[in-house]
Amino acid sequence: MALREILVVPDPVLKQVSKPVERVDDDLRALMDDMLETMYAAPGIGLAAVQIGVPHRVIVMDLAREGEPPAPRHFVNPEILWASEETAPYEEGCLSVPEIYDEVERPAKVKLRYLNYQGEAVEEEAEGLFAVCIQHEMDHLEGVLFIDHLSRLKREQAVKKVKKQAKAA
Ligand code: K1U
Ligand code: ZN
Repeated sequence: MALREILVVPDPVLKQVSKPVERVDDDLRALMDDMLETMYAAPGIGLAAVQIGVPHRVIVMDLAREGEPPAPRHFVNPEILWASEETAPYEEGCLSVPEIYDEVERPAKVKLRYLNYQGEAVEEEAEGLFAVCIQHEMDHLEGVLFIDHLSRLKREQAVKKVKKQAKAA
């Protein structure tokens, strides 16, 4: 396993639309292992492959709370089959937009289809933080960041702040 560098705004790779994965094999599982290691080290609760410069439709996540055993999850070629009309706000963050948090409103529940670590097809409903996180990560697969859901002013301020942090580091 290896730690990978997480790309930050305004890296143009983050705006790419990720390509579908053709098969879940050992190479893909090695990528997902690296993604989880990188996500845990950040630390974060989710990560899309494009955030480490690999524009393929792959997401990892772990929503276990502090004190709970790790619960790593893998989503390959995820699709949203249904989204509720009801929406819910959540104060989101993103490892590619460090130290910026803002409220985004998204469907409160979604039904998903994806391939798991073994390449098996799974259908599942998500609500709460799982629904927020999977929608945030699936936005990454389309080249969309949570700040794209904010006003232009807030988005520009966020990118300016991240650029300033990078210069100071
Ligand atoms: O960059 C990412 O896509 C990961 C992002 C996921 C996310 C967080 C909140 C709402 C939607 C999606 C993060 O993990 S940001 C860091 C974070 O939320 C966190 C870090 C440590 C402990 C708990 C949360
Ligand atoms: Zn993100």
